[in-house]
Amino acid sequence: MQLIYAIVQDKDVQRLNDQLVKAGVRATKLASTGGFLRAGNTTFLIGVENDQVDRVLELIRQSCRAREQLVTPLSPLGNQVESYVSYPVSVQVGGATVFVVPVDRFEQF
Ligand code: 2BA
Repeated sequence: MQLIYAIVQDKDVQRLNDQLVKAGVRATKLASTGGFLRAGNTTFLIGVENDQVDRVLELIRQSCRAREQLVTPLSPLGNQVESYVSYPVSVQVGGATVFVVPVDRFEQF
């Protein structure tokens, strides 16, 4: 068994959730926050048998889009320099960031 962690943008959550339910794949959604943009995203925990991993990865690939997002860098000196002027820069976020991790043991009580 494998545990798939998929970090997805909130805009893609509904589509991916619908696809997983339709395919009979069980998942848990956690509200999460990106360390860089400090914006909300969603982390899916998906436990599947080994032979289902590629199928689930394909559903994630189909459901999640890459998007450009503007971010305003913070002053390297924090609030100490009030005259610091920063300009928004564009970063590409997503599709999805995915980790596939082997599960040593799975129990449901
Ligand atoms: P964030 O950390 O908010 O990152 C949003 C996007 O900002 C990233 O998109 C990437 O394009 C850019 N970015 C992140 N760190 C950067 C840095 N140090 N310098 C320049 N640009 C940077 P994605 O790579 O698609 O990541 C989307 C979200 O997935 C991330 O949100 C984070 O929540 C998660 N993530 C990505 N890589 C991860 C990793 N290795 N471990 C854990 N979570 C990760």
